[in-house]
Amino acid sequence: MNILVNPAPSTWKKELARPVFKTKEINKIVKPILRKVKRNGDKALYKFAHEYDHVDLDSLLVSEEEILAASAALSPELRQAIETAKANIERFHQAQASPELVEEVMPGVLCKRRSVAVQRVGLYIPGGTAPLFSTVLMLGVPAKIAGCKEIVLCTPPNREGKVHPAILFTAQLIGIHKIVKVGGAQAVAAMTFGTASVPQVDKIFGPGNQFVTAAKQLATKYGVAIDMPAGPSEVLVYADESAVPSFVAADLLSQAEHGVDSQVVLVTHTEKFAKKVLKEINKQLEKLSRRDIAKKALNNSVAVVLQDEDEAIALINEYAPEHLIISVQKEEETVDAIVNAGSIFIGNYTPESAGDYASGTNHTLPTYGYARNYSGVSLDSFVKKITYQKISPEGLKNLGPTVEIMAENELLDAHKNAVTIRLNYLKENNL
Ligand code: HSO
Ligand code: ZN
Repeated sequence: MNILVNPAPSTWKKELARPVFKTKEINKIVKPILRKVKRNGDKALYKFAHEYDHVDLDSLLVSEEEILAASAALSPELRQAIETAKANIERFHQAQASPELVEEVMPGVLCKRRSVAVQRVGLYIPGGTAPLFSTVLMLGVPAKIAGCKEIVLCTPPNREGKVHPAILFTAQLIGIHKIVKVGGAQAVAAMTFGTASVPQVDKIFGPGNQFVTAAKQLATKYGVAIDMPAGPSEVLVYADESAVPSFVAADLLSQAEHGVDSQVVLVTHTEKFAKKVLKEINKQLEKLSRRDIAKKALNNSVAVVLQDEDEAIALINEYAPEHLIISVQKEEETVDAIVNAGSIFIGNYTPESAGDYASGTNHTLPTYGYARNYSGVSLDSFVKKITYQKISPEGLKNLGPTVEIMAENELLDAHKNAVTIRLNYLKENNL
């Protein structure tokens, strides 16, 4: 991790560039996978399990017995922790429910808006090097609160054909019963087209590797929605001398351990502080089981020294981090000045890990600079908002002339006539 001292604003983009995706090459692999799943359904999924997960499955679906056995495989402490996290996530997401909105905008013109659940959702939970059962909570809890009718969870099996018990326990706790042993781009394909075992869904959620991400993007061409464009996890820590270097180092490492392509950024005011943090990183790094991954991620990472506070804020807003930790003396005004970030963690005692697991906010967040134009997953992600209107005869008399003149000037006669015909009817019948 290099230290950059007072880089000119014109160089920020280049200095803080995220690792690039080889989209073209990846699509070359992903497109045939989509095609094969579309054509051959479950048969293709069994074949891909053999090829990519190195297992010959008897059934793609996780059985009742497997789900029941999962609970016993976990320690009581872990079960309790998952329940506590679930309660907090439920509480914060339930609070996001927007009540039905009714407004009489003119006498007799009633407008309404109501949230209605996306009916069929697919949740993708990666397997790979870490079993992300916390993501089951982050996606499953809001899906349930929203009232989604069908929830399917896809996750890759291990070499024994099994799914990690913590994933199964968490799914069962939320009330998700359809769990399919399928990973990668083939899982996204299955949820896009539907197979005998995997129902077709309206929207696909969840993180994944570059293949999953590419497949999700391609799925949108077939009428499926996705939560957001995803990239590797990242954190930016903005810390001044009031922060504790060992805390800052721990936070940076917590994201660096996610994957070799993760990126972590430190923004601070003095080189002295940056050096203290780097020293701490080296100390803590050696004790981590995933140090090799973290080390590689640190190669994509940088510490930026900017003496000027306004410049520091400008850099953060330009970078638009997925996670932003703010640990500075002028806490409130700094927080208020941030306009581009997925989720913000404030003060010395708010590690990002809290939000990753259990504080209640969602950890599915926009990466790769998409925090400029996307929100993280929330209850909103699982609903559509339908608008309604009902106009009374009095309402049409009030509103009609406005519509008529506008339609006339857009040269859309039929639009105008839909109003005129009714107004004439009301007049002829003395209504
Ligand atoms: N930081 C990740 C989420 C996660 N962390 C899951 C641990 N488990 C992306 O926001
Ligand atoms: Zn994390």
